Amino acid sequence: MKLIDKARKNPDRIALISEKKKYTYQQLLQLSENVALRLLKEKSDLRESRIAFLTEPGINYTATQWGIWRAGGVAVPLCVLHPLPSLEYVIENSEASLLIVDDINYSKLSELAAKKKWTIFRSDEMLRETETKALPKIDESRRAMILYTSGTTSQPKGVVTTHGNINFQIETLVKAWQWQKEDHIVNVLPLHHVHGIINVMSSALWVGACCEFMPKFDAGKLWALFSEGNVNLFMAVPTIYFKLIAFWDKSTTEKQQKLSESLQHFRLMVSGSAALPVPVLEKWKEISGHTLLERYGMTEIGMAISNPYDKERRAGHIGQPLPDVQIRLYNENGLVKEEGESGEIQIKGPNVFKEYWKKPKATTEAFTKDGWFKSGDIALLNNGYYKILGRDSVDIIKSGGYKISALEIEDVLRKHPAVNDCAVVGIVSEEWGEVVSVCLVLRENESAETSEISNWLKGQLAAYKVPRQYIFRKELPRNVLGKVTKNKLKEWF
Ligand code: MLC
Ligand code: AMP
Repeated sequence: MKLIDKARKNPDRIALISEKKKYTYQQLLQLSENVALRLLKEKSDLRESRIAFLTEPGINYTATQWGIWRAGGVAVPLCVLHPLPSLEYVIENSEASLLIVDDINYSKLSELAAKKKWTIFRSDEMLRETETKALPKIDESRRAMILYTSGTTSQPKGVVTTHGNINFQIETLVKAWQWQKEDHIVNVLPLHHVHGIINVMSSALWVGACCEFMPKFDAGKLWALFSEGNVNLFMAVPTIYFKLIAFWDKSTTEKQQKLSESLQHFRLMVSGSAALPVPVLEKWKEISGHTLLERYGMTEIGMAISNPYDKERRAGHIGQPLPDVQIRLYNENGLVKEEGESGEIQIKGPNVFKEYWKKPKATTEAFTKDGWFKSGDIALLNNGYYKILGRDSVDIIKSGGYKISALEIEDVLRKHPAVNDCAVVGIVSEEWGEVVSVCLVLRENESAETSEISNWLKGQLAAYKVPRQYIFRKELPRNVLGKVTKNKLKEWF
């Protein structure tokens, strides 16, 4: 495994800082070997068994992920923000043979695990030393990870990537953004999505750099960490830059100056996972002196398009294809040949995922006949830079950088006893990208408070999927065929 081979070259460098404790590459190698050996027991290879794990971002997360890989398993990271039904769905859908859970999250899962007869281990125990033996050799073509992503179906799909996909996804970013051993990045992102896993944590570990964890984003705490002067690299979703700006705006003039000074030595600051509003880019430049590098990616492909590291970073644009990633635009007239004409972004390259887990039909439908992955994002080329115009589906919402399916929320809402019908849309917001918003049609003689509905939903969906805006109507807007017209509904908000 390339990540392991590379780590062996930097035994004494600091790999991770977790809860202010430093771990060298040697320690990370040892701890992940312990996990691998405990997973294997008498077996010689896990042979792509899925191992689901629920741990806060930190040493236990990374040692567990590497341990699963080193034992030949497929890593299925669970989301620490998900309520029980969402966790249950991922564990069952991935057919995980075993669960590894840290102390903070153990009580959340243990009862259900006992009921379902799932094998569950405490992650601290998995990290403990045990009898040693040879670990299997892992070929690049083997499955490595399943990440769940929302789409145009009600239930999230498992995106399977191989070791080869992951290696390529990391390597292309290392090249494009000139990652160096001396880099020190802070990760504030959740570790069940590519942004945190690939762009931040794995890229740092690939080059012998340091990844410091801040498990829960907090603007004040993050500014304080920047002020300590060690971090020189930062990557986040636009909402996080918006919140850092809001904190700066509220500070005294003297403090503002200090905060701005703390960013002067940064090498690079990147934004992605959602469109970066131009006013946010401009305000951040004023505060920090840095032009944010905006890039474009997706769970299925890692990163694909990026503004250049050392040439013009153009506001409102996502840049050019990353090294060895092929991009084309395609529309109803065929291949787009002219600048200025819009089409769907389609992608080919070793970065592109292997399959949707146990969904051969969905996998086939996600590709063109000649093997290009269909992103669903509409873009055009403008003076050599790609620019995103929108998506081909109103049912996909991006809020705080999370991809959310309107259909999933609607399906859950229709189970509420007072709800007769509903339609969910994303309403544009500079802070969140889009805000999840719902129009509810209640059953006759029923009433419901938005707070009650929202609390009820929080028991079944992650909080970031719960609508923030509600309107109540007697009917949903529909076209002559009876289909809900979501663009009309957006006007109602
Ligand atoms: C939270 N709140 C929201 C909200 N999420 N309001 C509207 N819309 C949302 N989406 C509200 C809460 O109810 C709460 O309100 C307040 O905001 C603070 O909540 P929180 O949970 O503490 O939020 P916070 O931690 O500040 O979350 C913001 C965030 C988070 C930006 C840190 O959303 C986040 O981590 N996003 C990153 C997601 C990510 O990694 N995506 C990458 C996917 S991969 P109140 O009233 O209760 O105070 C991908 C590919 C690629 O996309 O290209 O990278
Ligand atoms: P996800 O499936 O969570 O990985 O989200 C991927 C989606 O995020 C893409 O299909 C895009 O719609 C969106 N996205 C990622 N980066 C950008 C960006 N820089 N600008 C606009 N949209 C983006």
